[in-house]
Amino acid sequence: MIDVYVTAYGGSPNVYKILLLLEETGLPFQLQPVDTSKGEQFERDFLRIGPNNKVPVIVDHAPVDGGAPLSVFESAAIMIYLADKAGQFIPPASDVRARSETISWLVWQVANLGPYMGQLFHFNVYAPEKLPYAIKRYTNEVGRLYGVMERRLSQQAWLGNDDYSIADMASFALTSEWRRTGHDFTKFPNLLKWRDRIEARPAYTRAYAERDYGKAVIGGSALFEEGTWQRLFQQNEDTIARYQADHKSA
Ligand SMILES: N[C@@H](CCC(=O)N[C@@H](CS)C(=O)NCC(=O)O)C(=O)O
Repeated sequence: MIDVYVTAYGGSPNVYKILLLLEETGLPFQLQPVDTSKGEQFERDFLRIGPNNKVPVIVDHAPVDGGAPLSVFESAAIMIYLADKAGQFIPPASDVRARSETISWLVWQVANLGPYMGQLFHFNVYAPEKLPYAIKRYTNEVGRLYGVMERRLSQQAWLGNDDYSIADMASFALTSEWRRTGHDFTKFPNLLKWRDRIEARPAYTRAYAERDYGKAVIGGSALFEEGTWQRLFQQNEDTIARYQADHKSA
C-alpha cells in the first residue's frame, strides 16, 4: 500500500500528477489529507517525510527492496519512483535516449511551468496589491512556456518520447489552471489536442472526477480565510519554529 499525502481541500495540480499516474498503473494507494490551510505541513511528523513542508509526499509500505517503509517528496521524484516501480510510463534505464528525454521534459515542468504559473496566480489572484510589472512578467513567461510545449507537440504526439509518459502527466496536471491564465489558446492548437487525448483516458476521469479528492473544494476559497492566507503566502525562515512553539505537541 502507498500512502499519498495530499492537500485536505483538494485542487492541487502537484497532487493530481501523482493521482493520474497511480490511476494509470493500478498500484494500490490511499489518500492522507494534510490540512495545509491550518499548518499541518509544519508538524514534526510530516516534516520527517516532507522536509519542504509541501505535498505531495508518498510513503511506500512495500518497497521493492523489502525494507522499511520508504518516503519520497517532490512530485517529479515521486513520479519517477512510482513509474519505475510499476515499470510503466517511463522508459527503462537501458533505453538511455528515451529515458533522458522523458526525464528532461518532466524536470522542465517542475523547474519552469509549475513555478512560473504559481507566481502568475500569486500576483493575479492572491497578492493584496495588483502589481502590473509582476503580472506582465509572469504572463509573458507562461506564454513563452506554452510556446515551448506547442513546438514540441507540433513535432510529436507526446512530450517525452514516443509514448504517453510521466512527462505528459506532469504538465497536463497544470491544465486545470490554464483557463485562469488569460492566454489565447488558438495559438496553441497542438497543445489543446494533446490535452483532449489525455482527458479521454479513463484514468483521467478516475483521478479528477471519481475520487473524493477530485470532489473536494477546487482551489479553495478556503485559501482566503482568516490566518490561512498568512500561513500559506507569508512563510519565511521562522515559520516552522513559530508554528511548533504555538502548537507544543506538533
Ligand atoms: N515543487 C513541489 C511543489 C509542491 C507544492 O507547491 N505544494 C503545495 C500544494 S500544490 C503545498 O503543499 N503548499 C503548502 C505550503 O506551501 O505550505 C512539487 O512539485 O511537489
